[in-house]
Amino acid sequence: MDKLKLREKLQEAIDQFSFPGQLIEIEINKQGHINDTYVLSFSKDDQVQRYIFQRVNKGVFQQPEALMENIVGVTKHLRKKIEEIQGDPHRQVLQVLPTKDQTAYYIDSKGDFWRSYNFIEDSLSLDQAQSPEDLFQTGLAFGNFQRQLADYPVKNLHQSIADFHNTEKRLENFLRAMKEDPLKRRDQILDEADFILKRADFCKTFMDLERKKAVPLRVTHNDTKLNNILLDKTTRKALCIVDLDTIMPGLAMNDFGDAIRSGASKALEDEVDLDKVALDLDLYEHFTRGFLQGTGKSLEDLEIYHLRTGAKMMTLENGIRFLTDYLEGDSYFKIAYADHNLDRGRNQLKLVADMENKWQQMLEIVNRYKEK
Ligand code: ADP
Ligand code: GN1
Ligand code: MG
Repeated sequence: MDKLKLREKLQEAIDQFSFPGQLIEIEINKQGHINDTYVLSFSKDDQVQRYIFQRVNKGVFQQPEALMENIVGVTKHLRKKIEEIQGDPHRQVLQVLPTKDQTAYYIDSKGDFWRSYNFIEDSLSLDQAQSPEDLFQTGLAFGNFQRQLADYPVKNLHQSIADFHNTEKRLENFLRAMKEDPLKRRDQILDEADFILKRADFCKTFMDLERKKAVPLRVTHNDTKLNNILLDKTTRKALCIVDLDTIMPGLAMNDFGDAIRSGASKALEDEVDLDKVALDLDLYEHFTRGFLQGTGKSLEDLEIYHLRTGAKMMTLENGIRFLTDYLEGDSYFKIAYADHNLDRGRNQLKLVADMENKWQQMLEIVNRYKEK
C-alpha cells in the first residue's frame, strides 16, 4: 500500500487520539501474527515523538472494553511496582494513550478497534536469541512479571479469548477441521495428525490439573513469545513486556513454556529445514535460571515440576493451532505465503519430538535452579 493510501486508512482513527504536533511518518511493524501494528512519528518544536498505533484484530478479540480494562488495570499495577523499586516507568511498562474522549480505545465507522501506546525507544525485539544472555534476560523479565502480578486480583481479569490455552479444546478443533476439511488439505498432514493423536492424552495434562485444582490460576501473560519482550539496545537488559492482549487467569507453566518454544529453539518458528529445528539446551538453561530467579519463591513445587511440561504443551498446542488454521483456510494467523501455516505446524511438531528426546535433561535443568 502506498504512503498516501495508508495515511487515509489510518486518518479517522488517528484523529481521535491526542497526539502532539504534526504526523511525519507511518511505519509498519510486521513482527506480530495478529494485530496491524504501526509506528507513528509526530514532530513538535523540533522534537520527534513516536507511538505504537494498532488496529486490534477484531476477529480474535471480540470484547474491546473488557480487553482494554485488563490492560489498563495491569499496566497501572506494574507501574506502581516499577516506581517502588526506582525503575523507569516510561520505558519499563506500556502506557495506554487515551483518546480525546479519555477512553482507552476507539471504534471507527467500519467497526475497527484502535489503540495507542508509548513507543519504547532504543529497544530491540528479537525473533531469535542472539546470545544465551538474551534468554536469561527474557526469563528474568517474565519471572518478575509473574511475581509483580502475584498480588493482582485474578478475579478482576476478563477472559480476552475463551479457552486460549485449553489444549484439549485445541485438539478437538483440530480433529473437527480434519473431518470437515473445507479446503481438501487433509491429505497433506496425515503424518502430522497421527503424531498429534498419539499425544492426545498428554494434551489433557494441564486441564486435569486445573480440574483437580492442583495448581493455582495466576495472572499470566499467555503469549510470552520472544518478540513480545523488548530489550534495551544499549545495556541489552530486558526492558518491557509488550503484547498484553492475552493477560488472563492462566498457568505459570504456560508462560514459561511459550517462551521456551519461541526463544530456545535453534531455528525460527517457520524454518522449513526440519533438521535445524531442535531445543537448544543452553538457551533453555539460561531462560530457566532467569525465570526461577524472577519468580523467586512465588511458584509451588508442582508448578516448577511441570515447567518442562509447559514447554512441550505450548509447542504442541501451537503446532495444533497452526495446522488447524491451515485446514481452515488461514483465517487466524497472518501468513506470508500459501503454506506458511503448514510449515509452522511441521516445525513445531519437530520441536516437540526433540523435547521428548531431551525430557529428562529438561527436568534436571529446572531442578538445578530450583533451590537457588
Ligand atoms: P501482535 O499481537 O500482532 O503480535 P504486538 O503487540 O506484539 O502485536 O506488536 C507487534 C510488535 O511491535 C512487537 O513484537 C514489538 O516488536 C513491537 N512493539 C509492540 N509494542 C511496542 C512498543 N510499545 N514499543 C516498541 N515496540 C513495540
Ligand atoms: C501469536 O500475536 P503474536 O504474534 O505475538 C498468537 C500466539 C501464538 C503465536 C505464534 C493472540 O502471537 O498465541 O503462540 O502467534 N497470539 C494470539 O507465533 O493468538
Ligand atoms: Mg506479539
